[in-house]
Amino acid sequence: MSTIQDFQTERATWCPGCGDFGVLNAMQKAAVNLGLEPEQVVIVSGIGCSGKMSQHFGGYGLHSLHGRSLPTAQAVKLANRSLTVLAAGGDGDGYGIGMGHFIHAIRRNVDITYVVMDNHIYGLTTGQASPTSDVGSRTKTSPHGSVEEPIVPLQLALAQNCGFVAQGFSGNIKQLTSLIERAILHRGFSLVNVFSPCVTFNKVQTYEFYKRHLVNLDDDPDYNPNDRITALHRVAKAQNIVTGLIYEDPERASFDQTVYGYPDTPIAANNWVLSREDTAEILATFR
Ligand SMILES: Cc1ncc(C[n+]2csc(CCOP(=O)(O)OP(=O)(O)O)c2C)c(N)n1
Ligand code: SF4
Repeated sequence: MSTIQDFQTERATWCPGCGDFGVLNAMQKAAVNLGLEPEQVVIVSGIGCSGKMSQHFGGYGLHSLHGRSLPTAQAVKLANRSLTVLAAGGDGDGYGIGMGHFIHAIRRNVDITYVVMDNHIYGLTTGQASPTSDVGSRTKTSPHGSVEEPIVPLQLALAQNCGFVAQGFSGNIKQLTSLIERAILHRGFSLVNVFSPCVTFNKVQTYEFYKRHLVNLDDDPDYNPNDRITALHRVAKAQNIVTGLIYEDPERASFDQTVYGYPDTPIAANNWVLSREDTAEILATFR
């Protein structure tokens, strides 16, 4: 049985206090709680401070290109459905250059979990405005205040009928661990957007800000996470400052359950040994 040490690698290079430490810790705990071994988990990341997740999580890691973690993660899962596949991104990486992949991954519904460290800034490029920066945010690229409307990932995912939508906070690792566990168990594409403060370049969306303003829907006994329209209303009403399981549709079929002829056995598990004759026959088809 695995322990948290099995999922640890070298010391992470994030700034002391960065919210991404909490996300890493929650992912490691979720893997241990689900009884996973490091060789059963693959993390694919994109570019940004968040992109370092694939180096720091002690499973298989693939540091992919800018905004490209989702297509790569889907390919890994399609090639070997026995693996637990997570994609790790940032708001700049995932909702900027990777936005097209985000919407299409929701449509396709391959069984992967997408954990986005949303710090409302591009941390790696030392503090430019990101797709989730609020109107009026003063950053290095918007010294007079950002004028663009921010993206609200939860609303986009809900509008596109994503089967699992959750939002966590790096300052509440217990809840975040449980959300990541549930996301992994959900069969289909799952989004866990995480408020993960950048302590160096974002002095507005801080730990204190979230502790003061966050509403935890997991604590609300009247909230029904299976009603998509209510979820949309609730997120809008709280101006997105919510945590918890926002929405789950346990009935939505995943890609492998719907596509015709999807193989039950992962390709990697087939013990295929090609004879000399078979190899020659295959090669002949390319001549
Ligand atoms: C408009 C634009 N496109 C692409 C880049 C290249 N780029 C370098 S790091 C990065 C992502 C950093 O932001 P985020 O994904 O939020 O990661 P963080 O470093 O904050 O974790 C991007 C998009 C850029 N700097 N600006
Ligand atoms: S710059 Fe921000 S996001 Fe990057 S490691 Fe430092 S605190 Fe974290």
